[in-house]
Amino acid sequence: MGSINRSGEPIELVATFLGFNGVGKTTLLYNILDRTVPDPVPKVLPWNEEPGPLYLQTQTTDGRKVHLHLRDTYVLDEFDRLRPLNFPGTDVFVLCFPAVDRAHHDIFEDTLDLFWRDEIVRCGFQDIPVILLKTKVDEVTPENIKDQVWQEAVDMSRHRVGWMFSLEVSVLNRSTVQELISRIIVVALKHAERKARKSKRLSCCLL
Ligand SMILES: Nc1nc2c(ncn2[C@@H]2O[C@H](COP(=O)(O)OP(=O)(O)OP(=O)(O)O)[C@@H](O)[C@H]2O)c(=O)[nH]1
Ligand SMILES: [Mg+2]
Repeated sequence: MGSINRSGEPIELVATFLGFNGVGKTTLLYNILDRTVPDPVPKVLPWNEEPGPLYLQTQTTDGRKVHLHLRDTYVLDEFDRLRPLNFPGTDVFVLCFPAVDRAHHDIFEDTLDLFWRDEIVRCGFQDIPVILLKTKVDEVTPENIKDQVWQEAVDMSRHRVGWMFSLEVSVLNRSTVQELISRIIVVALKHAERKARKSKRLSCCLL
């Protein structure tokens, strides 16, 4: 995907959402698409079902039309080998983790690096930008302070691995969702433009 053209046709961009079970990926994708909070939440947004990928129709700050295609994934042992089949065509990965995480709080960096970084690199997608996304920030309270993922840990991981940004979101706060959409488009667009320049150079060389 990541198709760029100057003819007034929409620019097609793909954001693939990653993260462990229950971090809020599917809820967030529904929220981005139609601003609802589904109840109950389906396991996965049906991006690969007919009539095709789901996308948000929007525009860049300079007025170019964008179709932002959203791909949901999930973690289940028997699907671990299948998940990367969703990766081709991705312009940006959005790697989600919850703001309050009792299970992974102490091993936050390891789970990001050893699991997700490893999967992205092993499958050959290390050139795709990654946005680290802290989800469910509305759940942060003074009482659960020991289970919160610290921004310092996020930044250390981000710098070490070279991941681009970290953002925070809650589906209960529309402005955080809107900020996320804008950031995804900026990052994905840069990647798609880079890719388009590269393939133009390649076709010039071949000629
Ligand atoms: N408080 C709060 N709850 C949220 C938010 N986003 C999602 N949730 C809740 O978190 C739970 C898990 O959300 P899902 O969207 O199913 O998470 P997922 O990452 O798709 O999970 P899997 O499909 O199992 O991988 C649900 O009960 C949601 O209602 C949020 O921003 N704030
Ligand atoms: Mg889901």
